[in-house]
Amino acid sequence: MNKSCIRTSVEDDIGIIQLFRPHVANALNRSMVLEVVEQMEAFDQDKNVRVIVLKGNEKAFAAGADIEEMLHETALSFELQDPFRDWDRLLRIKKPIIAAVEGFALGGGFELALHCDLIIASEQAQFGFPEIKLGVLPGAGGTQLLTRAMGTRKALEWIWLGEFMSVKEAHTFGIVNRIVAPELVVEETIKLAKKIAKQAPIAVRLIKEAVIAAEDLSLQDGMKLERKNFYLAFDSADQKEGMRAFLEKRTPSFKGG
Ligand code: CO8
Repeated sequence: MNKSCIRTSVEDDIGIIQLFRPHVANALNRSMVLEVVEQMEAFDQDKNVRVIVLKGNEKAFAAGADIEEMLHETALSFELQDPFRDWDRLLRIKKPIIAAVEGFALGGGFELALHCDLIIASEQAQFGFPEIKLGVLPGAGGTQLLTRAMGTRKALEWIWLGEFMSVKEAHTFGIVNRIVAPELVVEETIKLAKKIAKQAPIAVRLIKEAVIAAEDLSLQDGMKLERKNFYLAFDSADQKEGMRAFLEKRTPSFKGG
């Protein structure tokens, strides 16, 4: 399906969203972010989708927020628009989201990739927060998400200098899950998405909630949440199917219930 700034499709349980503003290296304007969020929410509710893939194009995943659109913003205009309300909705998506990053993932584009659960990137991908060169700073979570990934000193260095980070560096810090040849990025991402889509969907969802919460919770509260989710999994038909299939020495068929 075509909207104004994204392209979408569903193939074998995978919902695919392509950022589509190629004339501006997929710079993120307000409409594009809203379209992405609305589509993610639609896929989150769609029984035919188990995993979401977000991709750009060969040149760019996304080269940041649209600088032309931002030029005349003021503190008050931002306050009244509240653009980050849309970004906050991304944090509530329950299904796995995998970013396929080719080319540039900069500024808001890097932040969008960091909002995804996994990142598969091309050998030629480049990441960075060049906002400092525009006289500003990351605004969609970059200072927080990069610092969680690499620690204070490294994050300060990258964000102060605004230089581009190679995919190897991003991989070293656990930002990128896998590095693949440029022509294989989308194919490998879909392959990984299909592997996750074959797992029990309720367990996949409960795992996402527990693992992400581990960053914010005390160990004790995290253990409590894990235990609650562990119990919940036993209310699913997939738990019975998975355990029966093991005992009957056959491959389980998970239905997502
Ligand atoms: N915004 C608007 N237009 C852009 C952007 C952008 N972020 N990035 C590229 N473009 C446009 C270029 O102006 C150019 O347009 P035209 O053909 O009309 O001249 C076209 O895309 C292609 O770009 P280039 O000719 O520059 O291509 P190059 O291969 O030479 O360079 C780069 C590609 C390296 C990606 C380069 O374009 C670049 O440095 N872009 C800007 C990167 C940047 O500074 N990003 C950070 C933006 S600020 C931000 O993201 C803050 C996030 C806050 C959260 C969101 C809040 C709403």
